[in-house]
Amino acid sequence: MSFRRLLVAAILITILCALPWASAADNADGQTAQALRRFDENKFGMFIHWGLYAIPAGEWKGTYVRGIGEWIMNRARIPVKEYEQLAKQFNPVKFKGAEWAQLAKDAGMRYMVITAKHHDGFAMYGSKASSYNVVDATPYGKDPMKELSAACAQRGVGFGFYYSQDQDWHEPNGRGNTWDFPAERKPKVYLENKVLPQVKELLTGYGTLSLIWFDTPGMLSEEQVSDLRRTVKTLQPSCLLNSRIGHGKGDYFQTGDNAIPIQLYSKSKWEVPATLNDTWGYKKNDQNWKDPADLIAKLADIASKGGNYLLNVGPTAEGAIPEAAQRVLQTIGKWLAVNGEAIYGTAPSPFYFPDITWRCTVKPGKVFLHLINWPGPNFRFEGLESKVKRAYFLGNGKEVPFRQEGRALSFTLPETAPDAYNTVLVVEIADRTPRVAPGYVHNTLPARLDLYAWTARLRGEELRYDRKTSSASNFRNAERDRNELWWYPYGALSGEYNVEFTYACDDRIAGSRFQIGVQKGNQGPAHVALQGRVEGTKAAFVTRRLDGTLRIEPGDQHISFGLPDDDKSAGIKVRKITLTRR
Ligand code: FHN
Repeated sequence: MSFRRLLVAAILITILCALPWASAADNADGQTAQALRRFDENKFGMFIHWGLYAIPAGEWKGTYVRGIGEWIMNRARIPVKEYEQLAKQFNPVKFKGAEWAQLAKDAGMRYMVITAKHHDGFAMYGSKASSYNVVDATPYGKDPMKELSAACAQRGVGFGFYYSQDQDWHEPNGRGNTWDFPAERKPKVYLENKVLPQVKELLTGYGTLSLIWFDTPGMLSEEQVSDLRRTVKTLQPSCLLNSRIGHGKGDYFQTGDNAIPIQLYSKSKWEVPATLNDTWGYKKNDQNWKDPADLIAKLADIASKGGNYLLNVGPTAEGAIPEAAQRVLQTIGKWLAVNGEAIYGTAPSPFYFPDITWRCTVKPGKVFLHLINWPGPNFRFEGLESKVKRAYFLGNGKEVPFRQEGRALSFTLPETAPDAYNTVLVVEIADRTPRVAPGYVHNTLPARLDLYAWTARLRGEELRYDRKTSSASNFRNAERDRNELWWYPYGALSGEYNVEFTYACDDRIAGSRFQIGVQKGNQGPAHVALQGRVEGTKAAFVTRRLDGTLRIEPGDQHISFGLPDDDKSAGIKVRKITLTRR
């Protein structure tokens, strides 16, 4: 090619790159990286599941419907024509965007994600692409998302939309509704007629979006998901996408619902979506609110492992966030107002977690030890090689006496915790980043590791966790719903293990079979299952070795504990399982 032609080509490329669409695409990577940094610093967000399902609130035609509230249409196989009628009753007169945004702010939540459209297909904003929306189909007749997005912007709370891009039970070509639409799907038709136009509306009508939170991928092809991603990034290059967009096209990783990795997860930035009770969408009977102490400890746990916590509220059909939920969030906010330095903008723990006494976050020159289960007056912390200059409580500034001998630090603490939820012990060190002794680093797990019930997802409506005994109980089973403990290794534990099991059981209820299994996916049988019989322990905690080997493969999703057949021993108290590498 002649020099003249080269010059012309170079000028053309420069002009093309300067065009708005070209620059949006070019800038997307840089802006995404910047947005991810902000997202990482924020650590704590509010999830809101709000839709027509808040009207039946877990009950259909007088019958209680098990499971998460926003799935009622699916679980009760409600025909579209019947479910659509709910829209005529939807009139959230109590809704005030400013109050919701202020609650998020007071709770220390730095971003908000709300359902623009859940699997039921109903748009909770004014959509031109589908008349099945809150403005056109309800007596309310207004767009609550305008008010909410503006209220968040005013308070500096990031704002994003949840959008169900794959399941849509209202559409013949959306996924999921087999009771009205048994015929084969045409995903392209659904994508082009509903998803892409609606996503464009969301990106152009509500200011700057921090993220779009897609969910339950499955039907859309890789090419279709790429279209979706391109649509978002062209309109708002800094808008983040979660991994549930599918086909590996997200900007950050979503764990399973209520699923916290058992140790640090550092392959990418991640977020745990979690419920405040046992449902996302409002259910009138669900009063199983999580204890603020537990939630504050979970926030520290997640930050220590490198993640964000996206905690859900399910407002009523009238537009009120349940008072119990508000109280819990205010409590977390008060703790954060004092201890936020140990959460926001921190780096995760460089140490692995031997038990559930402490968690750890880090800032330059500081190690924050979150004492989530009070260790009593003598607390020994091992593995730090950096010289400690000073130690004090973040909450009250009081100095904490300590001795440092080699890799061991011995602290003298009060008998009882100064903070009822999580006392943060600040350890100031001579190094900018802590030096960690070999054998204590997060990625070199010991040969023997305890998986506590506290680190597991409690799966099922009846399961309960007791903080005093650090154990879970009430392993009832109903229909297709099992009450089980699920631990998520996320690639950390591949190998073969002997298993011990620490539990307590009253002799009168002993007898059921139990099973510890390893599963590839959310459903389906375990590929390894160790079984045993629940023996009576006169209600004292004992540790028993199980026969057999537990094999964990890199792609395994979770390790489970449950009673497969009956509920005779439902009251068994499970504290932990211990894995010893073979
Ligand atoms: O099916 C949904 C469910 O209703 C809820 O929205 C959660 C939130 O993470 N996501 C799906 C299940 O994982």
